[in-house]
Amino acid sequence: MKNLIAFLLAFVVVAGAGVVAFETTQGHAQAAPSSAASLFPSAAPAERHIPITMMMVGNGKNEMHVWLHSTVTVRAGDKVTLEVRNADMDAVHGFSLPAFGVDEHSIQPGQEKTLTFTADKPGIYDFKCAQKGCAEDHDRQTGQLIVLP
Ligand SMILES: [Cu+2]
Repeated sequence: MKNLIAFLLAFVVVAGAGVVAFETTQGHAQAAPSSAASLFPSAAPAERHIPITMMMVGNGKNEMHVWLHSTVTVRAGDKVTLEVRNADMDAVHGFSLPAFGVDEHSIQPGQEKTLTFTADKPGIYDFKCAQKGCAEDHDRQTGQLIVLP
């Protein structure tokens, strides 16, 4: 019986929170946000440590190299530390994020480099491998940094 009461209490609390969240969303929608800034609540700038790993997947003709994760999201003003690791044991890769002056040409197999910058401008920015000739798919070793306003 105690368990039943506890379950019902928990249900009421969760359902109530759901109603509040729904009403908040409705109210926000009625405000007709006209810019991305109003869609995402602002937050104080933070220090973010984000691991990104270069992976080789598949084999033979199906071999390809990918960044994991290939999409990274931060907020404007964040101090970002990328921990870029090369998990491809067959080749040297690099990491370049030109919009923020990040350019590391050589990350040896198994090595990790720490790259720091401040995400001081909202937008969507490409990053890529900076070691030309690392593999046939070098030009497709790309990803995106999303800086929310
Ligand atoms: Cu590469």
